[in-house]
Amino acid sequence: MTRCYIGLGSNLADPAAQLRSALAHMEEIPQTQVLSCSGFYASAPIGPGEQPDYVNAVASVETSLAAEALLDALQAIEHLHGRERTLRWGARTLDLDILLFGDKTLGTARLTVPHPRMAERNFVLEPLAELAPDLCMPDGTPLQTLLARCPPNRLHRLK
Ligand code: 5RY
Ligand code: CA
Ligand code: CA
Repeated sequence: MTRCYIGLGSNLADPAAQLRSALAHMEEIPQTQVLSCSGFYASAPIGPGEQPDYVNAVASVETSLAAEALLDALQAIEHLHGRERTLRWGARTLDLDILLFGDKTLGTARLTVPHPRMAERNFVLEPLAELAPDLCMPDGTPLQTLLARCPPNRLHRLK
C-alpha cells in the first residue's frame, strides 16, 4: 500500500459541494481508502485573468494502485464533475492532483510527482500540514521548510 496525498480544488458551481462530492467518489476508487481530509480553505485565485476564489483541500489516501491508475480514477471523477479542459490554469469545477505518492518521484508524460508547483502554493501546503505536519518531501526537505519559504496568498479555513 502507498500513502498518497491528493490536492482538491474548485472555483465554479458551488466549490465546497464539488469537493464533498469528489471525496464521496474517491471513496469508491478500487484498492484505495480515503484516510482523512483537511479542512476546506477559501483561497485567492492564482493564474491568468479574472477568476472566482477557490476552495482547496488535501486528502490522504492509501492505495495499492499504480500511480497512473490512480490518476485515471481521479481524472474520471474530474470528468464526472464536468471538468472542461479549455484554458490552461483557467477556472474549473474540479481539479484533483496527486501531490505525493509515497516517497516516490515520478516523471512520465502524464504525471510528475511530487506535484511540480506544490512548494509555491500555500493553498496546498497549509492543508497538507494540517494532515501531516511532520511530512518530508522525497528529497528530504521538511514540509515546514517549504511553508516558511512559500509566498503568502490570501487563505482562510472554512470548516
Ligand atoms: C502560480 C499558476 C497557475 C499557481 C500559479 C496555477 C488554483 C497555480 C489556483 C487553486 C487557487 C490554479 C494553476 N504562480 N488558485 N490557481 N487554488 N489552481 N487559489 O487550486 F495554482 S491554476
Ligand atoms: Ca490538475
Ligand atoms: Ca491544481
